Amino acid sequence: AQTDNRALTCHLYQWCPGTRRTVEEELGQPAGYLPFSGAKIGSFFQERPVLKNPFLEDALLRGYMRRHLPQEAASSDLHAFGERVANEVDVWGRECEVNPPRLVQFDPWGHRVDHIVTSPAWKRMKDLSAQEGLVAIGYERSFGEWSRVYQMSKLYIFSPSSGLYTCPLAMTDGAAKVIQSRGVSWPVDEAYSRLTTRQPKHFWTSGQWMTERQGGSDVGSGTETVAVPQTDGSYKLHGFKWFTSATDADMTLTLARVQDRTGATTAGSRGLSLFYAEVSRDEDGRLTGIEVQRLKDKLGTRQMPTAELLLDGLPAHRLSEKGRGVASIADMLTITRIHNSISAAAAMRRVVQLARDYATRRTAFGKLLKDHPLHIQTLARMEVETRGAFLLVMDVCRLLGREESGVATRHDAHLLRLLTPVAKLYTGKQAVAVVSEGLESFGGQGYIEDTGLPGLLRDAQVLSIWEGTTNVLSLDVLRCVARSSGMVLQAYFTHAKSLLAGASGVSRLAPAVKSVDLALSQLEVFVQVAATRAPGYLELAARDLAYSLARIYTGALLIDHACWVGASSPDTYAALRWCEQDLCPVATKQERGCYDLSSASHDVELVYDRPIQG
Ligand code: UCC
Repeated sequence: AQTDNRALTCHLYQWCPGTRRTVEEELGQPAGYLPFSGAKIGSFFQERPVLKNPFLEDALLRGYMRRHLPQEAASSDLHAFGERVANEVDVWGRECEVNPPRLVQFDPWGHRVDHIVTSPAWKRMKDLSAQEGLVAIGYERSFGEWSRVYQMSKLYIFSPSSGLYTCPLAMTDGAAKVIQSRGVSWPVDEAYSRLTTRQPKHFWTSGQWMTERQGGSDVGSGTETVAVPQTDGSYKLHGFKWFTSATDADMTLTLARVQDRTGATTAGSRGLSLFYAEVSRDEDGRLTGIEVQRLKDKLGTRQMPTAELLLDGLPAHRLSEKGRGVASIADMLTITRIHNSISAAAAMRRVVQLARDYATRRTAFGKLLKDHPLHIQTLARMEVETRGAFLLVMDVCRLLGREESGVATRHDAHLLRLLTPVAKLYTGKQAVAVVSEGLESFGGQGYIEDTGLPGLLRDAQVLSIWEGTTNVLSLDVLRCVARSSGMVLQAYFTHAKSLLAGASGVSRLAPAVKSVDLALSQLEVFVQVAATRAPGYLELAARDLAYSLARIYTGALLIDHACWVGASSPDTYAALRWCEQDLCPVATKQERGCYDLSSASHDVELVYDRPIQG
């Protein structure tokens, strides 16, 4: 009774001189009782948001699996893994954040050791990743063309609790893919078996050392690392890698320029080759051919060691033909970009799950947050974004699975090439917006470090930066359109229209179908007009074009999913809401003259706040 009274007092404590009795008097407390005095801190404590099984809590994921991969083995594994994530792994993820890696460069006697010391939780993540087959599933292909969807669903459940272990897994998967595409043979046959094993003791992770001091986007001109041929056919690498993620990896793929007999190299992309190197130590414990200069001090992803590395004679093997480095590492970029998109959708899903739970526990203005329509409207908008991102990314995984199991048509291959950068760039941006909104739904607590919530936002911010920024990927979209002579767009239009066709007689979806249909026509007109303009026109339109491709295709996917026989009314509602936005911003902005050459000069004038000369 005493506790109840105090709780009530906390809520009601007030003093209205001359008009009312004090709350203590009302509650029969002794006069002068103060609930926040004498080391008493009051008795109200807000309940925290609770992470429940992320598989069971995700109606869309469960529906998607029932529709496409109804095998009991897959859903029971996802169910069990979801339990493990909520009850065991999430705590490790937090531990990785509060116990970040550190670099020990020297031993007590002054010898260089360059040890990256990681937390026990980070090491447990490695073992767990092998046991759960988080990379292996993609290569075992037990579920045929749906194996990638299954693998990525597990990663989607895992990602926000993984302490960023999804980063080394992305690169590990990417390296396995490159090796598999090029043929599993010496010197990478053992590496391949280690990257794709389920045995924790055997399991290796891989790095992807691409970024140098001159930049990580323009790899062709920014790479200074040279490869010096050895008499046995191997190479030694000398260079400086400026941003190497998950640097505790066991091996890496990297780019370098092969020196000829005179020591000369070829400039630009045409001079780059792809190399495989193992990270090993000599008998004195020194890293062979590597010095770790320092760990990066990053905004987020602090759980994961990212380092600057001096390569000083790192033994390596060339995997690609000379000068085919960029094209050969492209498979890795495809895989890491898909992982990136999965992490983006997963970050959105996680913040929505937590915010939704919190809304059932937090009272403000006399009722729970869940009973405030405006609050629920905000969560519903986040949910629509999350659903769209999920379906877009999963469709890319579906296409990847088809390609890898040999059932992809040319049309599928074109779609995969186009949608990989589109999904990565769009979901990366969505994740930052949705996670930021999500933090706000916890009020000030969303800004408090040890709730674990701010880390979600910090980690989301990287998703639009690494593996190709939004603009670099928008240009990649243009490049793949040009290189395929427009075939990727043809595949896009054909497939989007076929998704809509299934909804033609579904009246409840009619407004959404109409919007996507109209947007597709606008996009077709845009493409025709843009093809007649100077190249600068398309470059200015690139970002809006990529956004249009993402929004329209996602709208079609939401509609398609809402037509499935097992679909729910929220599936329909989500499709309708998604399609209310401007689905084709590139057409809207084209009409306003945003890509005319005069716009470019006005942009300069505005950014630098100075009149155009002459
Ligand atoms: O490394 C980083 C951090 C590591 C952390 C990893 C964790 C990620 C996951 C996390 C999940 C939680 S950050 C480094 C990021 N850097 C990049 O992603 C590079 C961004 N820049 C680009 O993507 C550029 O577009 C470049 C570098 C590819 C452009 O170089 P080039 O040389 O100008 O490229 P080209 O000329 O366009 O293409 C050369 C060849 C062509 O093949 P061929 O010669 O046969 O026609 C292209 O078709 O490469 C092919 N190619 C591609 N193929 C280029 N890009 C692609 C692609 N995306 N897919 C397929």
